[in-house]
Amino acid sequence: MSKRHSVLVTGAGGEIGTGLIQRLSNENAFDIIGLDLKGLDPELAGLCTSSYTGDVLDTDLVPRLFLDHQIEAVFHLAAMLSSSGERNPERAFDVNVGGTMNLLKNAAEQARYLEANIRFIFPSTIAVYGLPDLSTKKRAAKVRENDFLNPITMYGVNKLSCEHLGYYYTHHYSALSEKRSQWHVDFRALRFPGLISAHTLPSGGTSDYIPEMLYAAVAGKPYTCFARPDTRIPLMTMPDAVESILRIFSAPFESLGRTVYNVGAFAPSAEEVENLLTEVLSGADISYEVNESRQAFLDTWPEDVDDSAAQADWGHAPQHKFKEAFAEYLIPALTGTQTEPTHL
Ligand code: AKB
Repeated sequence: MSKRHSVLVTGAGGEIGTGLIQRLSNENAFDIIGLDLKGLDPELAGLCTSSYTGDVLDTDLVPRLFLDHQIEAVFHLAAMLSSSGERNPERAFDVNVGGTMNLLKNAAEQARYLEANIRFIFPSTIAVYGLPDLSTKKRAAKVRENDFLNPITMYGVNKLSCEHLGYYYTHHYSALSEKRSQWHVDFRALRFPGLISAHTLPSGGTSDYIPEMLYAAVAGKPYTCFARPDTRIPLMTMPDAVESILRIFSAPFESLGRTVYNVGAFAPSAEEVENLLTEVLSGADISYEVNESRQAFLDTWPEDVDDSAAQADWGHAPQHKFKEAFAEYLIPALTGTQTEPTHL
C-alpha cells in the first residue's frame, strides 16, 4: 500500500476548505490536518485526521503542526476577502500576508528537515488586477497573468505580495545564508475568479452579489444587488475550483512554466445572471442599488481571464460553463436539498 501523505489545510472550515477536504478525504490517500480560526463542524472534522482551532499567525501552533504531523504539503486557504479586508485593512494585512509568511517560513524549514520539496498551494484572486477604467476593462477582455497588476484593494495588494513571497521562497530563499538548501517550498498559486457553491454562501467578498442573487432567488426572497447590471467578472463553480486545486497540486514541477496561473470558467454580467434566474425560478425578484465602493473594486477587476497557460501546463478544464453551472449544478443542488445555506 502506498504511503498516505500528510497535508495541512488552513481556512479548513471556509468555502474552499470545506469542498477541498471532502474531495481529499474521498481520495483516501491523505492524512488531513485542518486548521481554522473557528472550530470545524463535527462532520468536516470527522473527515480530517486531526483538526485544530487556531490562528495562522500563531508562531507556536503552526511549527508544532508541521513537526507533530510531518506535514508534506500545504493548502493555505485562510484569508480575509476583499470587502471585509477593506473594512479593516491592517488586520487584513496581518492575516493575509503575515499568516502566509508564517506558513511559508515553516514550510521552508520543513523542506530542509524532511529533505523534500514542500508543495504549497495558494488561492490568489482576480483582485490582484487593477484595470484603470471601464473602457480599458472592456478592451482588455481576457487579461493575461502579467498585465494590469495594479490592485486597488488591500486584499488584492496582499494576495499579489504573497504571490511574490511564494516565488521568492521557491526560487531564491536564503541565497546568502547557511539555511540555503537544495530542498525548498514549491509554491503554486491559482488566481481564482468569484466562486459559487451550492452548499455555502460566502460573506466578506465583493463577488458575493452572484451567490447572494442565486440563494435569494431559490428561497423566493427579493434581492437588491449592490453591483450595476452591466458588471462583468469571471466566475467558477466550487467543484471546478477544487478540481483545479487538485490538478495543479498533482502536476510535476517540470511541467509548470509559471508559479501563478489564471483560472477561469465563464463570465456573465449581473444582468445575464438575473435573466437566467428569472427564466428558471419563479421566485426570482432582483433589483439594483449600487454600492459605489464595492462597484469601484469590481470595475477594476477583469471581465475575464486568459487561462491558456493553466490549460496547457496542467490541464485546467472546468466542467461548468455559464448555463450548465446554474442549470445542471447550482439550481438542482439548491432546490433539491431545500436546506438553509451555511453562512461563512
Ligand atoms: C472576493 O470577492 O473578495 C473574492 C475574490 C474574487 O477573490 N471572492
